Amino acid sequence: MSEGVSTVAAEPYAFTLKPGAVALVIIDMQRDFLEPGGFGDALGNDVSLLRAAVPPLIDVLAAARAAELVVVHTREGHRPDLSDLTPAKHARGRFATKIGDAGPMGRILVRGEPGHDIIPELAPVAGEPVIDKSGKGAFFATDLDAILRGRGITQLIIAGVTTEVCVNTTVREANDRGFECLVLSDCTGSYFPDFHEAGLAMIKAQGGIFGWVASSAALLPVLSRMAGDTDGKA
Ligand code: C5J
Repeated sequence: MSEGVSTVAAEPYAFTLKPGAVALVIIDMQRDFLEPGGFGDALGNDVSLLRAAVPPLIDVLAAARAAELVVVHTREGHRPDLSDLTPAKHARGRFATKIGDAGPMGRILVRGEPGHDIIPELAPVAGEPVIDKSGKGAFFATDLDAILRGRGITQLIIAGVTTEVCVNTTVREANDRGFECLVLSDCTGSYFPDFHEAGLAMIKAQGGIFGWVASSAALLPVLSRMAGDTDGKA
């Protein structure tokens, strides 16, 4: 595929996808963040604000699978014995309901509990790596870097929640590791609309100091052309 047809309109300038070297990384689209009674709710947030990212992300995930991109999912959560939960994270916020406490979707932010699951609309399929992380960044204390490099990935399309926390932290980690990051503005979300906008602005400022920002509408036609090329090869 030539450069022109694989170029996505983005800010601060166009982003050219390199077929075979692009992965879609979906950050923490878990019930714990998107549904009432989970971690996001326990922190006092209106979890309905994250729902807007779901429909466009469903379309991007389908298009990425059709184009045979590597698709990686992440989940934030902790071991049932909480041995990977730092005292600092456990104590933070002084909320009544803490990580590990019982909630309507099981223990809050604990692996294996219903709330820890990725929402059904975006559930991983066989062959898609799922990265369990205890921190905000998807590279911290995980094998994500090895998984991406082992597949020859140099570019990441990043979506998920929340824009200013786990998305931003992961983009910064990825950028320092030499990955080029294209963040999807409408497939990310925050409990704080201002932080969403600021989080995206910080990524693309200063000539794209951490990466690029584009809409799913700009990406989808490019993925669909890539899928067409894939069909042609089959
Ligand atoms: C947060 C996340 N916000 N996935 N986690 O605590 O952004």
